[in-house]
Amino acid sequence: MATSTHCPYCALQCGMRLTAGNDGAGAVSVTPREFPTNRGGLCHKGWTSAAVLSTPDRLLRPLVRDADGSLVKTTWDEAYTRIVRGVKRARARSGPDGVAVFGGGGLTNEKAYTLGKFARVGLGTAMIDYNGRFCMSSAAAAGGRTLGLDRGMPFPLGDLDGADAVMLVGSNPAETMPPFVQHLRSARERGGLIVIDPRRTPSAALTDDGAGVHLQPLPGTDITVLMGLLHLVIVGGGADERYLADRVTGWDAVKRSAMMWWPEAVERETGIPVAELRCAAKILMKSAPVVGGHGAYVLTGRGAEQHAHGTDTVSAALNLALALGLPGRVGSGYGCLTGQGNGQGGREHGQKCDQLPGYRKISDPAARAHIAEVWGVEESDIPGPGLPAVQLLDALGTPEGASMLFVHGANPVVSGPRSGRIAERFAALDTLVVTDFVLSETAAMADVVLPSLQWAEEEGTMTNLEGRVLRRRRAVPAPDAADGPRDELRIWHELAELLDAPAGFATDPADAFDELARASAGGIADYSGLSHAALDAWELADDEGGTGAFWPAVRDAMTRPDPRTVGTPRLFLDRFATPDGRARMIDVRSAGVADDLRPDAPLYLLTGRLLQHYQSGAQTRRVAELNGIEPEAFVQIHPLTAARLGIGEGDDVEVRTRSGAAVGVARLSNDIRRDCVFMPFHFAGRGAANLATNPALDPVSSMPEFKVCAAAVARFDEQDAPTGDDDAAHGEHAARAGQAVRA
Ligand SMILES: Nc1nc2c(c(=O)[nH]1)N[C@H]1C(S)=C(S)[C@@H](COP(=O)(O)OP(=O)(O)OC[C@H]3O[C@@H](n4cnc5c(=O)[nH]c(N)nc54)[C@H](O)[C@@H]3O)O[C@H]1N2
Ligand SMILES: Nc1nc2c(c(=O)[nH]1)N[C@H]1C(S)=C(S)[C@@H](COP(=O)(O)OP(=O)(O)OC[C@H]3O[C@@H](n4cnc5c(=O)[nH]c(N)nc54)[C@H](O)[C@@H]3O)O[C@H]1N2
Ligand code: SF4
Ligand SMILES: [Mo]
Repeated sequence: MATSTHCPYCALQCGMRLTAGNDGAGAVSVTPREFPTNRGGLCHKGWTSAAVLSTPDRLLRPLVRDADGSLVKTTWDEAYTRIVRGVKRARARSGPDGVAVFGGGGLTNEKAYTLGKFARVGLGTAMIDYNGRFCMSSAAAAGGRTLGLDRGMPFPLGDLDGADAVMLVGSNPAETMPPFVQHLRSARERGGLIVIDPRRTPSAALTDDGAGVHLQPLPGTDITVLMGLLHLVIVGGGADERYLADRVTGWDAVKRSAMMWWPEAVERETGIPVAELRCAAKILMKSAPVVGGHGAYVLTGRGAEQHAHGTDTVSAALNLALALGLPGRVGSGYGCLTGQGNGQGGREHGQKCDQLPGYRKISDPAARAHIAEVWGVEESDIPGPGLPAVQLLDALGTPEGASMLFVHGANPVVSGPRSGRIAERFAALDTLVVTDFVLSETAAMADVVLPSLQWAEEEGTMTNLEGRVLRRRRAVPAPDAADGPRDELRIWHELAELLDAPAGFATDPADAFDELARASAGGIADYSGLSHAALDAWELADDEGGTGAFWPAVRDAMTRPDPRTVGTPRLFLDRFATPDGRARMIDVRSAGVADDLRPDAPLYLLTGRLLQHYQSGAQTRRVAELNGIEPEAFVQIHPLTAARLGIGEGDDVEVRTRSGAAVGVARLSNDIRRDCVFMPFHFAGRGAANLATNPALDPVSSMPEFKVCAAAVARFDEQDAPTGDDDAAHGEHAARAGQAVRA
């Protein structure tokens, strides 16, 4: 029987059907299905996603580290006993905050919600944050301060289909969300695709042949590029003055700042030729509704956001969009392209250190009282705000930090900034508990590993990049093994009981959703009008394009004019979510890269993604078809730069920064600026790009500066490899991580 569900990976949440083998399990086949985001398309990762369900190294039993340092199979009872003892030790040492929790944007809404609750009232700790801090936090912060709320795309993706122009700022959807490219067709046909990226990516190549323009700036200079575009819009008479007067505050100051950025000055700072900047500004101006265009969209990705000034960069993008009169209008707008499968829902339900469910502030007394009532606890039982991800991880195992950590749905040993330091902090923990379905690099360092179910074995909901809540459905049974994998809702329920938690924890995902819906009621991300049953009832037939429901979906206010648009597909049409209903422009300034070039580090290291791999690669490196195409870490480098450094195609290359060093194979390419090299971050071991990245933080969002830091690049000779402290320390942790699992 075929089950309609969605891809396990990215936020596009492409619709697919899963068909289990005859015995119910066995080989599972994937077929695409019509859904508004993918329209019957899937990328290579989606097509091969079922392979991980039956990966030979699937975790089927809990593991604990034994006296000689190996991970050995055990029972759930023994694993829980170890965990409870660990919690007691950590509490005895430093109180409830001695235990920390790290979550993930791939968890279902039900799990993200329950994990936040488990941390606050199961463990009683303030110390919870999650990998979305590495992903969405700058865009979320900028959206919050200007628009009053953060829903990545405040409009359905299909709205792009009629646009004259789409500007992608630091986003490469041709590799990161391939079916998304369909929605760029109209803009490309009208010559209106603008891509801002220091590399000529497959997305940048979509601007060829008159389809648009690729701006290739120096990394970290997007604020200046965006100010330059705003300058040209003002000078060209493209600002929508009436909209600005009616719907926006702060325009005068922003206008004054932009007036300083003449195109010649922008060229000097960013390297973008004046003619190209003018071309991009012209495209935006003629597409805007104020001149009767069919509309324009400004969309940001991680290339703009993952910087020490990422929040201000998104504000600069918002300022440009507002000046053109785009947000809050049908057919135009600003959006941030959320990344992880539940990157949107994962940031709404209480995994963030400063938030409670419904996108509420944990410091707001009314929010605390409401959540305390839903949870059936005293308000004083809910801790205050904790530390954001980088600070949280950095403090682990120190006298000030937690000595025990639970990880659910993240692999920070590979994906966190300056990952050598993260591995060091994990090694210093008294107890590391990792729940996963494979032995990720993080799980391999754990003292206790709990095996969880996988996407196709569980029920739940995800909220995609459009803010559309959709159903994940069970298509295959959980592995049938004594002491086999368990649903995480059950794990938290059982642990909470063992820890005598003051609140109960639902084990049925539909019940967890109902509780989440109540908890979110009246909050920003209001799901109170939704339930599993309602979402199932609204679902259209497979060939009709699915549905889902856009939040806010407020109980008793649910209208359903069109089955494709349940809830609130478009936000801000009448007012923004600020107290006065106006969008607040923020007067931002250009700022440099935190870790800028120096004589001993004369090139920029950029990081990002490849089509075939997902994130830390924990899943996709286990799919032979994908790993066969991209089997190893590489360093993309311009041929002239390579020649200067004596590097040839295929040589091992070391990229060394203040944080550490990573090694990859040289790939010579004209698609990158001569002053940059690029590494994907999907690989582990010495090829882990994050051994070299900079943990410098954005002051507003605490987003680390993943996208750019200063580096020295040289041919790597195994024999001459330095054995500095970093390398020795990393080698030791890697050895621990590599400990064989014994039966
Ligand atoms: N194949 C694949 N798809 C994925 C994922 C994956 O891991 N693999 N992950 C998902 C997730 S969680 C996310 S967040 C999204 C991310 O999706 P994207 O944001 O599209 O992906 P990235 O490759 O991280 O970054 C995009 C681009 O930013 C550019 N860039 C680097 N520095 C700068 C800069 O200073 N300015 C500008 N303008 N650009 C810069 C890089 O060259 C890169 O091409 O993808 C999602 N989809
Ligand atoms: N240098 C550099 N570093 C980056 C980025 C970059 O662009 N450059 N991008 C950053 C971004 S945007 C992101 S989102 C992060 C992501 O980085 P990670 O947090 O490492 O993401 P994943 O590799 O998806 O890790 C998810 C882990 O959880 C497991 N898992 C999946 N689903 C579940 C579940 O339901 N329950 C449990 N318990 N486990 C599950 C998977 O097997 C995997 O081991 O990386 C960040 N790191
Ligand atoms: S684009 Fe994203 S959701 Fe769609 S198939 Fe690929 S990984 Fe899955
Ligand atoms: Mo992400």
